[in-house]
Amino acid sequence: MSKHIPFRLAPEIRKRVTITADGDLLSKGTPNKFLDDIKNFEVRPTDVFVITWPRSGTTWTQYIVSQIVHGQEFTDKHNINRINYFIEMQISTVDSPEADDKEGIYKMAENGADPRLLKSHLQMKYLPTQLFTKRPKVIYVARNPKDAAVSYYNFTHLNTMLPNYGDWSEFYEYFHRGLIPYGDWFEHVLSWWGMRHEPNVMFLRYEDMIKDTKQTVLKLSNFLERPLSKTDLDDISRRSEFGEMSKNRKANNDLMNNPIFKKRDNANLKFMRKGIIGDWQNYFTMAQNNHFNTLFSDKMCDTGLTFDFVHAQSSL
Ligand code: PPS
Repeated sequence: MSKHIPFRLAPEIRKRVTITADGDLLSKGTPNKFLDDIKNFEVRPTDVFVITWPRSGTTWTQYIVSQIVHGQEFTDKHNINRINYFIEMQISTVDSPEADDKEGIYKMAENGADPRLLKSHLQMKYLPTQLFTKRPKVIYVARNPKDAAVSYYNFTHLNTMLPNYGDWSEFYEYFHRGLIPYGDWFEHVLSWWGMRHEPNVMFLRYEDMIKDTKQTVLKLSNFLERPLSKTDLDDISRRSEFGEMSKNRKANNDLMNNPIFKKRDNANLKFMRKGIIGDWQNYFTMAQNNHFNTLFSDKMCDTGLTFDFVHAQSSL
């Protein structure tokens, strides 16, 4: 843990995370013993990866990609977590457990039919090395870090594989130091921003997806080389809007019998919570906001990557 000292993890948090040999934090659902297998995971050129820092629109993107690749009839029949392999997570975390549910989902993916759809939140250094030689399609989605952090904080109340943080301020102290599972937002996002010109990589921003979902669906279908009819483009865009997707038992984790989303008995906790830009304003104190703005400017100023922190039409 040397690289993160002097700020220390509280003992009850330390117990509820995986700490890698490098001192990085992962969800408890990814034990260290998976990491070598994941590094050596055999990637196929036909694979499609959706990679994100958590709570950045992963499931939304997966749902759009699944409909483009497999068609709406298929996605109506099959659970999103079954169509997409969350490679680093234990099998026990998806509904209907397998025989050996302590194995990683990457094991299930090994036998998956082409084209495989795969999800990961891992930092770049933990991803399969063949990702950079076999050159499958990689879609990276980034969300403004304030909203991603607020969504993540709320998610820790729901997800049994994540620690309990006392309150938002406690979470913020860990978040801005990169001391939460999957690590530092800046490092994560900038590692893929640096890859954005690779022809097999598409870099998306959550806020652009919100502002123009249809354009996002179109961009994804072009990137995936799967042209859509006008009707399919309209249908996929409509079905992927927050309101429609929230009602869908195959796409919304809140409506599934998913064993990891049962941490606290509180019906108000949701996987699909608000789906908006700017909710951070209900959480960040003025001091936290000033502090984070300085950090953001320092880390992002030379990168050319910007984010919308409020929705143009929002009343927030
Ligand atoms: S996870 O658990 O890390 O994979 O979560 P992830 O899927 O990346 O992100 C969850 C947040 O995405 C929001 N979401 C959506 N926003 C807009 N439109 C659609 N269709 C949609 N689907 C999911 C979801 O509500 C989470 O954000 P918050 O801010 O918590 O609502």
